[in-house]
Amino acid sequence: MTRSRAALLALLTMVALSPATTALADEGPEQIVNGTFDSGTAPWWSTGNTTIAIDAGRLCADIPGGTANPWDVIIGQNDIPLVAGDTYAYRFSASATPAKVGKALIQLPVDPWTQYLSANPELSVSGNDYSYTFTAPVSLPNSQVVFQLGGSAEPWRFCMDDVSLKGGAEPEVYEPDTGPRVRVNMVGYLPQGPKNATVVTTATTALDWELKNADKQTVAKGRTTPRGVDASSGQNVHTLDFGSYRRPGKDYTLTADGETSRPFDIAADLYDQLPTDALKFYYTQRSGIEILDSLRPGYGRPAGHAGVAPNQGDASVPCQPGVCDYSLDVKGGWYDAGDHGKYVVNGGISVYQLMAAYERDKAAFKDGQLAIPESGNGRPDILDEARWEQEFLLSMQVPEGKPFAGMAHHKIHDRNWTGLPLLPHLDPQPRELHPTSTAATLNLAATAAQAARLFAPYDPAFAARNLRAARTAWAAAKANPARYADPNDGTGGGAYNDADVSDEFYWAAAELFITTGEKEFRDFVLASPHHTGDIWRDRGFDWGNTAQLGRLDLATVPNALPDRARVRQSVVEGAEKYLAVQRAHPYGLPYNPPDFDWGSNNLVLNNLVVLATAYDLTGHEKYRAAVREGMDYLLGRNALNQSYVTGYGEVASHNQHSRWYAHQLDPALPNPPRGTLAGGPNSGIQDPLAQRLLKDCKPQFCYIDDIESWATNELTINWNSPLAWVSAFLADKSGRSDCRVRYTAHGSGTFTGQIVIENTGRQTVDGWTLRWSFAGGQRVRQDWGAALSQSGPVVTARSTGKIKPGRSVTFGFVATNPSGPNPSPEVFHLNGERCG
Ligand code: 9MR
Repeated sequence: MTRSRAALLALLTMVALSPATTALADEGPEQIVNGTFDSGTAPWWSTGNTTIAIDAGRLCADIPGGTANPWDVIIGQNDIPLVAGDTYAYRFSASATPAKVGKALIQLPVDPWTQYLSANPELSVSGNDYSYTFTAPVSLPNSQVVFQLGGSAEPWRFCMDDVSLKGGAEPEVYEPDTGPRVRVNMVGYLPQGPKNATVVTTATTALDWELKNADKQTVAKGRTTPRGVDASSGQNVHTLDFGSYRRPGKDYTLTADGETSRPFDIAADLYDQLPTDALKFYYTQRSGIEILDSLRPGYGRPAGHAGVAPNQGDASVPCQPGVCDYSLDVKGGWYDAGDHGKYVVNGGISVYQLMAAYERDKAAFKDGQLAIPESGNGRPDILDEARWEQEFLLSMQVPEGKPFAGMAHHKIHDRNWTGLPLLPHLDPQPRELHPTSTAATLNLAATAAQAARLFAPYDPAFAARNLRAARTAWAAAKANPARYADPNDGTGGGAYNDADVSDEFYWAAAELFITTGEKEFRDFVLASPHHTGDIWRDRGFDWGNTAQLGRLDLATVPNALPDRARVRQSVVEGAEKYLAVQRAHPYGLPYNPPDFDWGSNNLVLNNLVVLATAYDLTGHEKYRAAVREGMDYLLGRNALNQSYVTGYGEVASHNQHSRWYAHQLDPALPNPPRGTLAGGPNSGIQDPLAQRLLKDCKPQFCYIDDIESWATNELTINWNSPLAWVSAFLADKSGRSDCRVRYTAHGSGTFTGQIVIENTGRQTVDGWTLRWSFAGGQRVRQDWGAALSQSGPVVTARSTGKIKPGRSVTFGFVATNPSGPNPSPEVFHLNGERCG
């Protein structure tokens, strides 16, 4: 120990540090040997790439630059005994020149290196004192105290002193700062509502509430509704409904029980930017292409895994040893999450949801919307972004002539896990293809079939290539129906295992049927147990539960399924289920299992997708209101009083687990971009940080906005995709239309059609045109009741007649249908406005 340090320490103990660092009377004996370095460096050790030496009473080392992972340079001490259940105080002082974030661990000395304490001290040139407490979950005679100091491009100097570990400390209690007890959507509310808030209180009878505008004038008042103790948070809560107040404005607040909420807006354009931000996230997740700083200021970086050293590149990736004898060019695609892996099953649902958002409302997505390299090419940017991933999925298909030809490899990723931070182009790990799986193959079949129909107007060759790949994948999956990803194949990347692929079969068949109308796929859909079963699980759909994707598309995308009406009704039944969960929940959550899942925020959003689809199918306002209320939870009306979308709301997640948006570990790197969803509360708390701080958490509290919490705070492509879908729905202002159309057809080769237009609005329609598209190549031959003309698939019916409010007109035609299905048109525009 240095003299000055000893003097400083004496001073600090006199003035008393924060509670965690205060010496306690019953603190146990020192466990670290020679933590003051008074007797040289022993028994401290270091990795061979650095040398430890005493410098002015401290232990110092020159840390080499150019290593990839924190554990590439280590200084440590072995054989530290720990006693299960004992709480330890761990203290040291350290400095870095230049300043760096280091990693201080107390861990198991052998694989799997279980961490009992993991901290990221921000080391400065002048030096600081650090202190932490943790409770040992196990007893062992030989834990390891280590400082992981690798991962820096530049060399730097590290010094430390006064390393101490003592038992008998007070257990650390983590108290999240949850701010005011009145919980609102911090972004705001739409003028038309609904507008609900939740108050955390000990009161059991109704309380007064007041809504104040930015000038602190009370503009509305009411009484709360006591809701008892909420299981998801353990809190006694009330709800309040201020939906009758509709005036747009900024910085409203709600006051109840002596607490005032964070400010929020009431605005019609509340969600206008969110779909764009949620979608822009995909560009900075791209692999194999330079991210241009001009397009994403602050996020520019060289192309990842493009084959430039130290990257080994994705242009010619071999299989894991013994898995295959070829290499594939699997450049491109999106990195799945905070790691550098690329996985077909989470890529599949992500690209599906982007294409589904587009298919729901093609007019809402424009060329130039996302500021990506393809902007300006005449195609909607959302399709260009989806194509970036779809091309990668196609490249994962086993080539003809090879074993398992037509199947898709489950994933490609690093041979070993890497540390944080690590920009994609600096990853030196070998990349490997993992075995094929039926699930991945069916993801490819489904998304390729979907891409075939959506890209047809823009790039027929790409559409045709997708359809061929989809058919090949389907046949290969049928021939290999039970090749499951190995649950233990989780080194260097996630396992994404799933031993039930009947749902993936159903989804793929549904997409192939919608695109081709062919009998094989129709028969498969009709025979699948997922076609009629109750697939609306409480926990929502996700990468491992995909039957819902097929059912939603069969309900919403025109097709000639014989039981289509029942399919549409089944979505409404699913929505009713989620509506009931939401109504019973005092935080308005349409998701409420007793324990929250990994990525719960994404499951909340996927349940909102079902509610939104029910609105699209029925026009019933209650479903749209439910989607809006569900979003309130994600943007602040929750037990933690925080928004889970970066950049949205006064207090929002911004330290999501990522190797390149790793600002928390390296101030030179950015935070995740605006519009990034955090995975959210996860009762499983699988990472050491969450285990240390969130033990015994109630579901809503199982979350921490820290980059180390990979189980509660990661970001992924398959979590931002429902955010994009739902926010596009929320931003959609088309609302209820003023007309309704009923279409009926009789006959097959030559058929007659009849259309009834009902004026559901308040104005008389004086002269009209009705436009629709025939998806099956049908041609109008004769008409009655209106004059019909056809150009390609688009039919226009014209009349000079009037339709009074509440009245209908009927007209009809004779048409020919070339072959196979005779899909009914579903989208009609009356005088340019969409009919419901
Ligand atoms: O999102 C995945 C979640 O559903 C699983 O329960 C979890 C454990 O297998 O894995 C999650 O996916 C992670 C993947 O394994 C590795 N990359 C990051 C993913 C998100 O945390």
